[in-house]
Amino acid sequence: MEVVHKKSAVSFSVQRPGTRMSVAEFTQWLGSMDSNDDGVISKKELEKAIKGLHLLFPAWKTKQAFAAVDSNDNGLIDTDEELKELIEFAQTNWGLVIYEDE
Ligand SMILES: [Ca+2]
Repeated sequence: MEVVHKKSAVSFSVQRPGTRMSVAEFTQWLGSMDSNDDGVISKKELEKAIKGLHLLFPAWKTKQAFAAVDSNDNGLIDTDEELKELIEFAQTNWGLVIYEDE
């Protein structure tokens, strides 16, 4: 799977509480939290992203997520595999609905 880092004009509101999004929207959501724009997601950036969705316990969720998906243990979501794991983790543990783009 490709990580989408393109700054497209697609509008995507992180405010909606429905937390239903496509894989593209999810990666875009994460990308929008990539504050230093280095193409990887740090713990701090993920925590900010979770706060943006108004989910409870963002610090704890971030810790759990990294423990589960950061397989090379470098404190960053920096591979496609880790991103894929994060998507699955978010669905299983955070109640997000992330569907494949057609
Ligand atoms: Ca990593």
